[in-house]
Parts: sequence; C-alpha cells; structure tokens
Amino acid sequence: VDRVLRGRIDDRFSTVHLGGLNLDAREARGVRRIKILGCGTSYHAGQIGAQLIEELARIPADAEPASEFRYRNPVVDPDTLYIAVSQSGETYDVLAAVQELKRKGARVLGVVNVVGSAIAREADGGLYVHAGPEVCVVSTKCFTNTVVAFGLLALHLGRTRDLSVADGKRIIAGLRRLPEQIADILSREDEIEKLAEEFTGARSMLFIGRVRGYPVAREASLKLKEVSYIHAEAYPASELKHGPLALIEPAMPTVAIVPDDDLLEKNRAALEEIKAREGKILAVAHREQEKADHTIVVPKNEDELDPILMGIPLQLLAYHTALKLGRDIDKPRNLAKSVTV
Ligand code: F1P
Repeated sequence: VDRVLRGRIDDRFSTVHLGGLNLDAREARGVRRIKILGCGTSYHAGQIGAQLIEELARIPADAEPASEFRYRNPVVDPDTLYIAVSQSGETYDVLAAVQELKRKGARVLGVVNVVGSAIAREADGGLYVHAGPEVCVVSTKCFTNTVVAFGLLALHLGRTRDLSVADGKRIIAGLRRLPEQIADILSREDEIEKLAEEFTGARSMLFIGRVRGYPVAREASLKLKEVSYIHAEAYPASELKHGPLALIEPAMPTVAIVPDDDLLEKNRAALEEIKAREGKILAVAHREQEKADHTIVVPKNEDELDPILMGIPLQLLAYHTALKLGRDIDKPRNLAKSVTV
C-alpha cells in the first residue's frame, strides 16, 4: 500500500498526481459515466472502486465481469470512461473486452499490476497498482492495492468535480493511515488462525455485507472458495429476507461485515435475524458485536475507506482455514495464474 501511495499525494492542495493516467482535468469533467470491467478478484475490487467513484466524485459508476460484458453486445457510449482491472494484465476476457471497446472507439484506462502486460499496453492510459509479484495464484495484496488505487482515482476525479477540499484532505489523511492500520490487522494473525479452526468443519458458509460491505463479502467468499474449497455464498445483507434466511441453521456459519457507519443498526438487525435461527456468526466490525459469536475488530478509517481494511482479516481466515484443511494454498486446484482462454 505504501508503494501505491508513494509520490502520488500532494498534501498541500489535497490532490493526487496520477502520471500515466492520460486523462486531464477537462476530460475528467466530461466523463458522464464509468464502467469498470474485471474478472474474479479484480471484478470485486472494481465494485468497491465504482462505489468510491460514486461517493467521492459523484460520477455514476458500476462494475461488471468482463467475461459477461464481452458476450452481450453492450452499448458502447462515447461519454463513458471504461476501466479494465487486472492483476496479471493478461486475463483474456478482460483483454478481449478492451480490444472490442477500442475497436468501437471507446476510451479505456487500465488498473493493472504487471507493468507492460497486454492489458496495460492496449489501454489508453491508467494506473499501475505496484503490489509487487503475486507469488501465489490467488490474488490478495493486489486486491488491496487495486482498491487503494481506485481511492486515488476517485479522489482525483472528485477534485475535478464535486469533492470539496475538506473532503479531499479527510480522504488523503485516511489513505495515509492505511499502512499502519493494515500492519495492526496483520499483527493479529494468531487470533484469526485460532478462529479458522471453527470453520474447517463447515460444508457451506454465508457472507453478508451491505453497500460498502457487500463487495467485501463477495471477495471474502471467493477467497474461501478458491483456497479451501468450502462452498461459500455472498449476499447483500438486505437480501437475506428475500430468500437466503431459509438456509440459516447452526451448521451454516455466517460471516458479516458490520462497519461503524450509518448502516450499523440495519446490519445489527440482520445479525439478530440470523441469531434467532441459531446461526453462528463471525462479525468483522469496528467494535465487538453482541449478537456475534466472534468479532474480529479492525481499526476504523474514513467510512469510504473501510472496505479496504475489512477484507484483510478474511483473506487471512481463508488462508488459515485452507492450511488447516491441508490445501495447496499457493496452487489451488483448477485455478490458473492468468486465465488466458
Ligand atoms: C483474475 C482472476 C483472479 C484469480 C485467479 C484467476 O485475474 O480471476 O482474480 O485470483 O488468479 O484470475 P487478473 O485479471 O486479476 O490477473
């Protein structure tokens, strides 16, 4: 995270320098919509990115799996800025979507980790996330850095539009706090390792989050699936009552993202619904949650930046659960480093 932030923040003017972005202030002001495309973990990072852009720059933004986008004959709109996200920069579904967009005259930026990769070369500009080599197949630190890069991009776009200087300063201060807060979470790995013991027997798990917490829940469930092979499903907390509550029972643990923000009471109500059905709950929160069987307490940042921190303990949970089950974490079955077909 230090690396993605380094040299890019200008505290005096509460702005960021994004060399290589290839989008000046006038062009940024002309963007009417942002569409983010990626696969797997990069898609989830893009979902958080879209929320950051909507919150900080007030530009309508959404994320879609590149693998869906490229097969559905989408409307390509000249006022939309397209952003392709990829750790490897080689994922074929993303590359094919970028090439198709370029053929149709769209402006495409990349948010990519591997310098000089195919997607980085094909894009009109963008941001490198500087997460270093992902030595294992599963993307973890790159997820975090990609979201941080989107934080910088949202801040940049916001400062060309609606974001006030005061809010810019607040977000910059929040970004600066991240490395220390992440170190704090990582220093509590023993606690998470002990918790993982409880989940090795689960056949299936539910992950829930609301708004900012939902993509975190999705990514956490993907991480668990990828490395431990435990079935996991993510739902928006508010969708529980539209079906999935039927699944809740003692043998189906729920992991809930419960940040201290204006949705706290709503999220607590969801925990009550689960507890009333004797479901076991692990909460990731900013303080102990009474209804949860366990709470992993993470440091509080600015509300908009909370998702960056809340996913990290769940990456560790997936890791330790998989380790206890004897899985090959660095090379999970049926998963390629970059999916090039
Ligand atoms: C996308 C991705 C990863 C996943 C695995 C397979 O890769 O789905 O998220 O962990 O490596 O590919 P990328 O486009 O971000 O390199």
